[in-house]
Amino acid sequence: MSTVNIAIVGATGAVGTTILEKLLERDFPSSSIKLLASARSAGNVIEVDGKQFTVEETVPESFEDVDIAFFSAGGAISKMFAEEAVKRGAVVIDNTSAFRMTETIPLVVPEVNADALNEHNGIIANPNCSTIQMVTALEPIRDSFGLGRIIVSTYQAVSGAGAEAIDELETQSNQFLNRHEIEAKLLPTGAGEKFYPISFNAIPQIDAFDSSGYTLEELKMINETKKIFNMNDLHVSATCVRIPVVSGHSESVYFEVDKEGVTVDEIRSSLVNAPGIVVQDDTNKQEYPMPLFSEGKDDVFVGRLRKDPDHPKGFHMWVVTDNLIKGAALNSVQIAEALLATEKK
Ligand code: NAP
Ligand code: 3JN
Repeated sequence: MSTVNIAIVGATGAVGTTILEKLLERDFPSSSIKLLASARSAGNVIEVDGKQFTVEETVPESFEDVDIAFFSAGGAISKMFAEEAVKRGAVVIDNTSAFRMTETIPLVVPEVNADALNEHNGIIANPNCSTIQMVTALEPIRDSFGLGRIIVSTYQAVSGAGAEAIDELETQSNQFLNRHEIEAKLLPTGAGEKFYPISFNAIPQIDAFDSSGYTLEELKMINETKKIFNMNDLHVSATCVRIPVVSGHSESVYFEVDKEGVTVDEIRSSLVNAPGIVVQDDTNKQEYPMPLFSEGKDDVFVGRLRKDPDHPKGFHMWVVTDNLIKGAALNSVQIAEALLATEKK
């Protein structure tokens, strides 16, 4: 596979369009790129960098001669078509939660566990966006000092909930500023019974609630982190909150290291040259990461590093990335790049 035939399922969506942009921007060695979506968008033309692509309806035959298929059209579509694609010889990189916790399916963030790609059965899972940025930032720390506990609170942008949620924030912001009644139609979750305004608000619910009191988004962060780090005993808890930001998820991460006597400077040094990370941490200059300035960027930004006042092994940090880029599309494309590199060896 030196150059490959690619399909993107969900190509008209917030994640799918970003996958296409990243493939083109990174000069991914493709012979063809097929854009797939629902019958509703079949025939639509998408233009990126002066190149035009016509969208096709997703059917099992779409995957004939496809080498790598990126899926980002929701778990139900992945369950319906991923096996079909694999049967026809494709490797599937799945952006949904459909297969993430299946034991035999690798769940990969290349900076953390690229070696998990050595054993796959045709499907590779891309983690949830909030998990990706947290494990990318924690990996260099884990590698140098070990990890015992993580407590994370997220501040998640509306683009994580899809293209329609971006429209909803814009519409509601106009309604609020023009003193019109605010119409809430989508958030916190399309499957719920109640909807709340996201403009000028913060909603402490992302996805449905489980009987434990956690939301599914929080459980994804907890379970996926343990799987990626291959640490079943790691203590992880999460609170996920939607805020009125278009793109860029932010996280306040409390973590405890294993090693005694670790300093903030040592933690910072472990992060400075780590792949995919940019440290922005100078309180004297008011330098710290913010979602507005992460938009459109590939990196995971880390700042506000400090020691917990009471716990001898506890630290806090603030982690920000563009959720559609490293949180979804870029990580998927990096998985594909790592796969090609593995095959060349
Ligand atoms: P979105 O903007 O709402 O886009 C949904 C996409 O799915 C559209 O391209 C849509 O095509 C397509 N689709 C819907 N029904 C389909 C069908 N029956 N057959 C084929 N395609 C169909 O959503 P998004 O934000 O891009 O997210 C899409 C999925 O990606 C999510 O459901 C989630 O599973 C995953 N995701 C993952 C992360 C992550 O954390 N890694 C983040 C966000 C999303 P039409 O235009 O034809 O309707
Ligand atoms: O809300 C966010 O910020 C991230 C959303 C991710 C998402 C949205 C709908 C369905 C997912 C995901 O990737 O976990 C899924 C899903 O596939 O379950």
